[in-house]
Amino acid sequence: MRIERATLIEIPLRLKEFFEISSGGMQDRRVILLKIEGDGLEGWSECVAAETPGYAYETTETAWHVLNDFLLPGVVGQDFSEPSEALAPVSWVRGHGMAKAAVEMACWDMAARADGVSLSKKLGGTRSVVPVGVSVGIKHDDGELHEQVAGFIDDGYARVKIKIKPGRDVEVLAGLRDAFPDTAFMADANSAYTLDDIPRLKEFDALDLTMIEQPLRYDDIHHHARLQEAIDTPVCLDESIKTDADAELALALSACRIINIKPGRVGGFSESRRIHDRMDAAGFPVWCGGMLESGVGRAHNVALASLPNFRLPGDISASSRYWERDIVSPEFVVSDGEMAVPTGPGIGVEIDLDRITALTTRTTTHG
Ligand code: OSB
Ligand code: MG
Repeated sequence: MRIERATLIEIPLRLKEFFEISSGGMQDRRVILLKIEGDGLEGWSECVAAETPGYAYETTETAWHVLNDFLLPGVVGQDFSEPSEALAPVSWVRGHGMAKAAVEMACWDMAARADGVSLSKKLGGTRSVVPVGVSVGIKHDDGELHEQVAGFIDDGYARVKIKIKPGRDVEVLAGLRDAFPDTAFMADANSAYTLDDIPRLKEFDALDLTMIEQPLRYDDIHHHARLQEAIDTPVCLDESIKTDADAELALALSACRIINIKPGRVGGFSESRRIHDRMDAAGFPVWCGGMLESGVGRAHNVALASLPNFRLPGDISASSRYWERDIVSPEFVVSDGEMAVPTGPGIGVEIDLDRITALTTRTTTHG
């Protein structure tokens, strides 16, 4: 398959509500979409880089730069037989996994369309529906938080993830546990703690959480191993796992019992599958995280989550959780804690090209 042309598009999308995590917040997304064309086919993807370097070092701006100045010039005009090989011409580029993932994932979509199969099938997915949860940003008012959580439980989400930070942690989860005794809760700290906080983090053990996600530094593995030894609640790593080698190290040190795989964070689907397989072989589950994606990125996540070892609900909520109106149709919906995996060729949803054209704030073409 040949990548004849690549088009990068930026569109603004406003989240329905401000989304706060321990390292900052976001309301106005600048979504980067990538379309590749070749052999009469298209492939689409979304780059998950955020506007600020508060989750990862990559930002909308660095991804735009690295895609335009290095990755797309390197792959346009090149052939690939398998999407896992599409990044070979730019393997010299270090880091920038989110920018790389956009290229690789668009190639997976194009390759699935070439085979006339769904992206899920192309990736080796085995589920027709995937269990899904919802991620709830930090709220400073308990009443407001409880009301929102009650709404998500009514919507049928299979688990509820609560963002925490020092000052909004154990008491918040304890209050939710009291109010909603049967709900599967987990907490995501986005690196807000250190080993000095072990006594505090140990208090979570009484609250029957399914896991605590990324409590310690964004690039740490060693201290997470010391923490996992000290607490019963399973540790899940997010930010710390950027490659399969990171997952290998985390397993060798027993730093976690669960990994949140975001294909954008780890450089694409090939690396995601390696982490998935490694965790499976070690007897540990993975789940698919999210980065406040539009329907394009959401479609990629649902397809990945259909692989067999994605045994825990992902952060894959309905389109309507974040957007007044999505840029794909049909929109993604949740019922009974599950989301259907699209069955059409490639990502399996239709992209609203007119709306994207109307919204586009900048675009570049290669080839
Ligand atoms: O840590 O998982 C995270 C959103 C932005 C940055 C980091 C994270 C998140 C989420 C939201 O938790 C997941 C989603 O619903 O897309
Ligand atoms: Mg996280």
